[in-house]
Amino acid sequence: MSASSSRASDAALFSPARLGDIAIANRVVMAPLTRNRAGAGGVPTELMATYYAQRAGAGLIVSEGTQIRPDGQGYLDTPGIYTPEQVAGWRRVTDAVHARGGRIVCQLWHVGRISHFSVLPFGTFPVSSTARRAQGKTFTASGFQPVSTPRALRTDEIPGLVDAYAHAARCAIEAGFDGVEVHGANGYLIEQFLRDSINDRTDAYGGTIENRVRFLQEVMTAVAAAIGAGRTGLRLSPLTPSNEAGLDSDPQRLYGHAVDVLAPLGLAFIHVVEGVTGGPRDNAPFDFEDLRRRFQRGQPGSGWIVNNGYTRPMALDAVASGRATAVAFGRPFIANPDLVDRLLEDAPLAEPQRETFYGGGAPGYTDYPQRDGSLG
Ligand code: 8OZ
Repeated sequence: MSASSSRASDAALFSPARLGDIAIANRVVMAPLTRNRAGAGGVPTELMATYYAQRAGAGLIVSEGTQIRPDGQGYLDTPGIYTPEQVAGWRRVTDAVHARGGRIVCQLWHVGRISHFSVLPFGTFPVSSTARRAQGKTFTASGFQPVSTPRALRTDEIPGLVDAYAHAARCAIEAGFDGVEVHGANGYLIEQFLRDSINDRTDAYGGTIENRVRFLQEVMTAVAAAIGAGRTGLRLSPLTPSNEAGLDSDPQRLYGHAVDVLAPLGLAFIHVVEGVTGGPRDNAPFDFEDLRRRFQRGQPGSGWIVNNGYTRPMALDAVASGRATAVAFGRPFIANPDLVDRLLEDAPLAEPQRETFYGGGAPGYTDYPQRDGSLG
């Protein structure tokens, strides 16, 4: 062991903890990573079970974004969690992870307007808070394509959408997941409601901060009621402009209010992306500590997971200082299935190949070796 990893305070990153009702063996979380390798009908494959099992040393795995219903899909070959076949496919994944002592939650995803007709059931439009199209692109069978124009959800359609999140959460528990993480980040449906840079509604789900947070609040309340708040987490990215989300005019007040209304639910965790997802950590001023204190006030069992560009020293410090319950790593987990052991030993990290991030088979997916050269 190196001198730095033998400091007593450094042991915190590798010590057990709880995120609500979910007991984790260490504080290193595998962040959700879209890999576009699901089978027909959004059914997880045996290869996906191998990939996740190889990474079961993480204290917690957050699955790749997984659509909650057909119109929640935005990209080719992403998995779903709403049909019996998808539940059976995920069961292979969760069994394989649990057999190695790991924990895994399902990331519940609805892309909203970041979608393309070709990945949706025939005749289905993408839905959003708005009818305005984003300028971005999505990944389809014919490569990257501009996203399709969405249809603004009618107010009377929103309860059905909230129910779809609860249904997907029940399916996730049936599939053997330890809980769920609602995807409230990166410009997808929930952010399309949260931000005044996108949401142009005039009903009870648009306008004031209270109104724009309402959809998120209803989703989290319904999911927590369906499977238990202690198994329900949420991912937020207050400063990420991706997928043409722009930035809200007052992110501190918007996300402060969101956390204030969610804290009393006693959720398992909030997983927060600091800065731009996968990019700079300092694109705009923001007091993340204020958010954490507000979320954990009176709810010491609720975990706070931080993410985005963490190095080993940053992660050691975040947990040792109490600023985070756990630290999530995304890209490092692609090429380092045994990332926790490498962090523990301060061993060198392998670099992932970008060309195999999205789609394909085993190459660049299940063939990154462990430290000893084995495939785990
Ligand atoms: C990369 C490619 C496609 C989707 C996200 C689910 O940004 C994603 C995603 C990432 O949250």
